[in-house]
Amino acid sequence: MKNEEVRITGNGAKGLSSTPLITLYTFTMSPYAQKVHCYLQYKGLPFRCFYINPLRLKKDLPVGTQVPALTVGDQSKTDSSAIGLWLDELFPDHARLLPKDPAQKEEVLKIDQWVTHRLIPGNFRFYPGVGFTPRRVLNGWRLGQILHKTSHGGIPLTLQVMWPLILSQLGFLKDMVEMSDQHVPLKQANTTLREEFLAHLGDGPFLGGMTQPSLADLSAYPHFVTPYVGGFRGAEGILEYPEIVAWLQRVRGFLNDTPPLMPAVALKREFPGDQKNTSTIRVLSV
Ligand SMILES: N[C@@H](CCC(=O)N[C@@H](CS)C(=O)NCC(=O)O)C(=O)O
Repeated sequence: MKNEEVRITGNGAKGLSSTPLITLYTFTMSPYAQKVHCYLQYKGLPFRCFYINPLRLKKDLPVGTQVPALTVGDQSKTDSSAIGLWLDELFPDHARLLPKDPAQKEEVLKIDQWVTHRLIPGNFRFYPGVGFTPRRVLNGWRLGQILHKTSHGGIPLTLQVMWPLILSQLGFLKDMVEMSDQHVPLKQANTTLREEFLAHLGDGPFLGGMTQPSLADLSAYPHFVTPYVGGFRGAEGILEYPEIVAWLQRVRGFLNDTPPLMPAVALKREFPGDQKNTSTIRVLSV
Protein backbone atom coordinates (compact mmCIF):
# COMPACT_ATOMS: atom_id res chain seq x y z
CA MET A 1 0.00 0.00 0.00
CA LYS A 2 1.35 3.43 -0.84
CA ASN A 3 1.87 5.91 1.99
CA GLU A 4 -0.54 8.40 0.43
CA GLU A 5 -3.34 5.84 0.68
CA VAL A 6 -2.98 5.37 4.42
CA ARG A 7 -2.55 9.00 5.38
CA ILE A 8 -6.18 9.32 6.35
CA THR A 9 -8.30 6.26 6.86
CA GLY A 10 -11.86 6.28 8.02
CA ASN A 11 -14.65 3.83 8.51
CA GLY A 12 -16.86 5.57 6.01
CA ALA A 13 -19.60 5.13 8.59
CA LYS A 14 -23.01 6.61 8.12
CA GLY A 15 -23.88 9.31 10.59
CA LEU A 16 -20.93 11.64 10.00
CA SER A 17 -23.50 14.27 9.07
CA SER A 18 -25.13 13.99 12.51
CA THR A 19 -21.91 13.42 14.48
CA PRO A 20 -19.20 16.11 14.13
CA LEU A 21 -16.20 15.04 12.07
CA ILE A 22 -13.74 13.34 14.43
CA THR A 23 -10.04 13.05 13.52
CA LEU A 24 -7.41 11.27 15.62
CA TYR A 25 -3.86 12.50 15.00
CA THR A 26 -1.71 9.49 15.70
CA PHE A 27 1.44 7.42 15.09
CA THR A 28 0.83 3.74 14.38
CA MET A 29 2.74 2.48 17.42
CA SER A 30 2.03 5.29 19.94
CA PRO A 31 0.49 3.58 23.00
CA TYR A 32 -1.01 6.92 24.08
CA ALA A 33 -2.67 7.59 20.73
CA GLN A 34 -3.86 3.97 20.66
CA LYS A 35 -5.60 4.52 24.01
CA VAL A 36 -7.75 7.18 22.36
CA HIS A 37 -8.28 4.96 19.29
CA CYS A 38 -9.78 2.30 21.59
CA TYR A 39 -11.93 4.86 23.48
CA LEU A 40 -13.47 5.92 20.16
CA GLN A 41 -14.00 2.32 19.04
CA TYR A 42 -15.64 1.44 22.35
CA LYS A 43 -17.97 4.44 22.19
CA GLY A 44 -18.88 3.42 18.63
CA LEU A 45 -18.07 6.86 17.25
CA PRO A 46 -17.21 7.20 13.56
CA PHE A 47 -13.72 8.70 13.19
CA ARG A 48 -10.72 8.86 10.89
CA CYS A 49 -7.01 8.57 11.61
CA PHE A 50 -4.38 11.01 10.40
CA TYR A 51 -1.07 9.12 10.58
CA ILE A 52 1.37 11.93 11.20
CA ASN A 53 4.88 11.74 9.80
CA PRO A 54 7.16 11.89 12.87
CA LEU A 55 9.54 14.12 10.90
CA ARG A 56 6.77 16.74 10.59
CA LEU A 57 5.06 16.24 13.96
CA LYS A 58 4.62 19.82 15.13
CA LYS A 59 3.77 21.11 11.64
CA ASP A 60 0.94 18.62 11.11
CA LEU A 61 -0.63 18.63 14.60
CA PRO A 62 -3.71 20.84 14.99
CA VAL A 63 -2.80 21.51 18.64
CA GLY A 64 0.05 20.75 21.04
CA THR A 65 3.37 19.06 20.39
CA GLN A 66 2.58 15.37 20.92
CA VAL A 67 0.21 12.69 19.68
CA PRO A 68 -2.54 11.97 20.42
CA ALA A 69 -4.49 15.06 19.45
CA LEU A 70 -8.20 14.72 18.79
CA THR A 71 -10.36 17.07 16.77
CA VAL A 72 -14.13 16.93 17.21
CA GLY A 73 -15.76 19.40 14.83
CA ASP A 74 -13.87 22.63 15.43
CA GLN A 75 -12.56 21.71 18.90
CA SER A 76 -9.22 20.03 19.60
CA LYS A 77 -7.69 18.40 22.66
CA THR A 78 -4.43 16.69 23.64
CA ASP A 79 -3.43 14.19 26.35
CA SER A 80 -4.90 10.71 26.15
CA SER A 81 -6.69 10.36 29.51
CA ALA A 82 -8.04 13.93 29.36
CA ILE A 83 -9.42 13.14 25.90
CA GLY A 84 -11.23 10.10 27.37
CA LEU A 85 -12.96 12.26 29.99
CA TRP A 86 -13.82 14.81 27.30
CA LEU A 87 -15.40 12.13 25.08
CA ASP A 88 -17.72 11.08 27.94
CA GLU A 89 -18.76 14.74 28.34
CA LEU A 90 -19.30 15.26 24.61
CA PHE A 91 -21.06 11.94 23.94
CA PRO A 92 -22.89 10.94 27.14
CA ASP A 93 -25.36 8.76 25.22
CA HIS A 94 -22.61 6.49 23.85
CA ALA A 95 -21.03 3.73 25.99
CA ARG A 96 -19.41 5.37 29.02
CA LEU A 97 -15.66 5.19 29.66
CA LEU A 98 -16.11 6.11 33.32
CA PRO A 99 -18.69 4.50 35.63
CA LYS A 100 -21.29 6.82 37.17
CA ASP A 101 -20.73 5.42 40.67
CA PRO A 102 -18.16 7.78 42.35
CA ALA A 103 -16.19 4.99 44.09
CA GLN A 104 -15.94 2.94 40.89
CA LYS A 105 -15.01 6.06 38.91
CA GLU A 106 -12.19 6.80 41.35
CA GLU A 107 -10.92 3.21 41.05
CA VAL A 108 -10.97 3.33 37.22
CA LEU A 109 -9.10 6.67 37.20
CA LYS A 110 -6.51 5.26 39.60
CA ILE A 111 -5.87 2.22 37.39
CA ASP A 112 -5.74 4.40 34.26
CA GLN A 113 -3.02 6.51 35.94
CA TRP A 114 -1.09 3.31 36.73
CA VAL A 115 -1.39 2.27 33.05
CA THR A 116 -0.33 5.70 31.80
CA HIS A 117 2.55 6.37 34.16
CA ARG A 118 3.86 2.89 34.92
CA LEU A 119 2.69 0.11 32.59
CA ILE A 120 3.23 2.02 29.31
CA PRO A 121 6.62 3.60 30.25
CA GLY A 122 7.87 0.10 31.15
CA ASN A 123 7.25 -1.00 27.56
CA PHE A 124 9.45 1.73 26.11
CA ARG A 125 12.47 -0.24 27.27
CA PHE A 126 11.82 -2.59 24.33
CA TYR A 127 12.39 0.17 21.75
CA PRO A 128 14.95 2.76 22.86
CA GLY A 129 16.06 1.16 26.10
CA VAL A 130 19.53 1.82 27.36
CA GLY A 131 22.47 0.68 25.24
CA PHE A 132 22.14 -1.28 22.01
CA THR A 133 21.20 -4.92 22.44
CA PRO A 134 20.25 -6.90 19.30
CA ARG A 135 16.58 -6.92 20.40
CA ARG A 136 16.44 -3.14 20.81
CA VAL A 137 18.07 -2.56 17.43
CA LEU A 138 15.68 -4.99 15.69
CA ASN A 139 12.67 -3.40 17.42
CA GLY A 140 13.95 0.08 16.51
CA TRP A 141 14.20 -0.95 12.84
CA ARG A 142 10.74 -2.51 12.97
CA LEU A 143 9.31 0.73 14.38
CA GLY A 144 11.03 2.80 11.67
CA GLN A 145 9.68 0.40 9.03
CA ILE A 146 6.11 0.61 10.36
CA LEU A 147 6.25 4.41 10.57
CA HIS A 148 7.59 4.51 7.00
CA LYS A 149 4.76 2.30 5.74
CA THR A 150 1.97 4.13 7.52
CA SER A 151 2.85 7.83 7.77
CA HIS A 152 2.25 10.32 5.01
CA GLY A 153 5.33 10.68 2.81
CA GLY A 154 7.22 7.91 4.62
CA ILE A 155 10.72 8.02 6.07
CA PRO A 156 13.91 8.01 3.94
CA LEU A 157 15.73 4.66 4.01
CA THR A 158 18.86 6.15 5.64
CA LEU A 159 16.77 7.45 8.55
CA GLN A 160 14.95 4.10 8.82
CA VAL A 161 18.32 2.37 9.17
CA MET A 162 19.32 4.92 11.82
CA TRP A 163 15.96 4.68 13.63
CA PRO A 164 17.28 2.76 16.69
CA LEU A 165 19.91 5.50 17.15
CA ILE A 166 17.35 8.29 16.59
CA LEU A 167 15.01 6.72 19.16
CA SER A 168 17.78 6.56 21.76
CA GLN A 169 18.18 10.35 21.45
CA LEU A 170 14.50 11.38 21.75
CA GLY A 171 13.81 13.39 24.90
CA PHE A 172 10.33 12.03 25.55
CA LEU A 173 11.54 8.42 25.22
CA LYS A 174 14.41 9.09 27.63
CA ASP A 175 11.80 10.47 30.08
CA MET A 176 9.71 7.29 29.64
CA VAL A 177 12.69 5.04 30.33
CA GLU A 178 13.47 7.20 33.41
CA MET A 179 9.92 6.53 34.66
CA SER A 180 10.38 2.75 34.33
CA ASP A 181 12.16 0.39 36.75
CA GLN A 182 15.24 0.76 34.56
CA HIS A 183 17.70 -0.55 37.13
CA VAL A 184 15.83 -3.85 37.38
CA PRO A 185 16.58 -6.42 34.60
CA LEU A 186 13.99 -6.10 31.84
CA LYS A 187 12.55 -9.61 32.26
CA GLN A 188 12.05 -9.07 35.98
CA ALA A 189 10.53 -5.59 35.44
CA ASN A 190 8.06 -7.08 32.91
CA THR A 191 7.09 -9.87 35.32
CA THR A 192 6.44 -7.29 38.07
CA LEU A 193 4.26 -5.16 35.75
CA ARG A 194 2.24 -8.19 34.61
CA GLU A 195 1.70 -9.25 38.22
CA GLU A 196 0.57 -5.71 39.12
CA PHE A 197 -1.79 -5.86 36.15
CA LEU A 198 -3.27 -9.16 37.36
CA ALA A 199 -3.76 -7.63 40.83
CA HIS A 200 -5.76 -4.79 39.21
CA LEU A 201 -7.78 -7.35 37.24
CA GLY A 202 -8.53 -9.38 40.37
CA ASP A 203 -11.46 -11.70 39.70
CA GLY A 204 -12.45 -9.53 36.72
CA PRO A 205 -14.00 -9.76 34.31
CA PHE A 206 -12.57 -6.26 33.73
CA LEU A 207 -10.03 -4.08 35.53
CA GLY A 208 -11.04 -3.03 39.03
CA GLY A 209 -13.54 -5.92 39.09
CA MET A 210 -15.92 -4.00 36.77
CA THR A 211 -18.56 -5.88 34.81
CA GLN A 212 -18.00 -3.73 31.69
CA PRO A 213 -14.77 -2.43 30.13
CA SER A 214 -13.83 1.08 31.26
CA LEU A 215 -11.25 3.77 30.48
CA ALA A 216 -8.66 1.64 32.34
CA ASP A 217 -9.19 -1.51 30.21
CA LEU A 218 -9.14 0.49 26.97
CA SER A 219 -5.92 2.25 28.05
CA ALA A 220 -4.11 -1.03 28.79
CA TYR A 221 -5.48 -3.14 25.90
CA PRO A 222 -3.41 -1.66 23.01
CA HIS A 223 -0.23 -1.75 25.12
CA PHE A 224 -0.42 -5.56 25.10
CA VAL A 225 -1.94 -6.09 21.64
CA THR A 226 -0.04 -3.89 19.19
CA PRO A 227 3.63 -4.77 19.97
CA TYR A 228 2.53 -8.41 19.65
CA VAL A 229 0.60 -8.18 16.38
CA GLY A 230 3.20 -5.74 15.02
CA GLY A 231 5.90 -8.41 15.38
CA PHE A 232 8.09 -6.76 18.05
CA ARG A 233 10.67 -8.98 19.71
CA GLY A 234 9.83 -9.80 23.33
CA ALA A 235 6.10 -9.02 22.99
CA GLU A 236 5.33 -12.75 22.70
CA GLY A 237 5.99 -12.99 26.47
CA ILE A 238 2.30 -12.07 26.84
CA LEU A 239 1.39 -15.63 25.77
CA GLU A 240 2.82 -16.86 29.08
CA TYR A 241 -0.11 -15.10 30.82
CA PRO A 242 -3.34 -16.89 29.81
CA GLU A 243 -5.39 -14.68 32.18
CA ILE A 244 -4.20 -11.56 30.33
CA VAL A 245 -4.83 -13.18 26.93
CA ALA A 246 -8.37 -14.15 28.03
CA TRP A 247 -8.96 -10.55 29.22
CA LEU A 248 -7.70 -9.20 25.84
CA GLN A 249 -10.17 -11.47 24.07
CA ARG A 250 -13.00 -10.23 26.34
CA VAL A 251 -12.18 -6.55 25.72
CA ARG A 252 -11.90 -7.13 21.94
CA GLY A 253 -15.52 -8.31 21.96
CA PHE A 254 -16.60 -4.75 22.88
CA LEU A 255 -14.62 -2.99 20.14
CA ASN A 256 -15.68 -2.13 16.65
CA ASP A 257 -12.29 -2.42 14.90
CA THR A 258 -13.06 0.29 12.37
CA PRO A 259 -10.79 1.97 11.52
CA PRO A 260 -8.47 -0.87 12.60
CA LEU A 261 -6.20 -0.34 15.59
CA MET A 262 -3.27 -1.46 13.42
CA PRO A 263 -3.19 -0.76 9.67
CA ALA A 264 -2.95 -4.05 7.73
CA VAL A 265 0.54 -3.17 6.43
CA ALA A 266 1.85 -3.15 10.03
CA LEU A 267 0.58 -6.63 10.97
CA LYS A 268 2.94 -9.58 11.48
CA ARG A 269 1.06 -11.84 13.88
CA GLU A 270 -2.50 -12.85 14.65
CA PHE A 271 -4.29 -11.54 17.75
CA PRO A 272 -2.90 -13.10 20.97
CA GLY A 273 -4.68 -16.36 21.67
CA ASP A 274 -6.12 -16.70 18.16
CA GLN A 275 -3.41 -19.17 17.16
CA LYS A 276 -4.56 -22.75 17.55
CA ASN A 277 -1.11 -23.75 18.79
CA THR A 278 0.67 -20.87 20.51
CA SER A 279 4.02 -22.68 20.44
CA THR A 280 4.09 -22.26 16.65
CA ILE A 281 3.08 -18.66 16.07
CA ARG A 282 1.94 -18.14 12.51
CA VAL A 283 3.64 -15.09 11.07
CA LEU A 284 1.44 -13.33 8.55
CA SER A 285 3.13 -12.36 5.31
CA VAL A 286 2.98 -8.63 4.58
N1 LIG B 1 0.84 12.19 28.49
C1 LIG B 1 0.68 12.14 27.06
C2 LIG B 1 1.89 11.46 26.45
C3 LIG B 1 1.87 11.54 24.93
C4 LIG B 1 3.21 11.11 24.31
O1 LIG B 1 4.20 10.85 25.01
N2 LIG B 1 3.23 11.07 22.96
C5 LIG B 1 4.43 10.71 22.24
C6 LIG B 1 4.20 9.53 21.32
S1 LIG B 1 3.94 8.04 22.22
C7 LIG B 1 4.86 11.88 21.34
O2 LIG B 1 4.06 12.47 20.65
N3 LIG B 1 6.16 12.18 21.35
C8 LIG B 1 6.78 13.13 20.49
C9 LIG B 1 7.51 14.19 21.25
O3 LIG B 1 7.35 14.32 22.48
O4 LIG B 1 8.24 14.95 20.56
C10 LIG B 1 -0.63 11.42 26.75
O5 LIG B 1 -1.07 10.60 27.60
O6 LIG B 1 -1.23 11.67 25.71
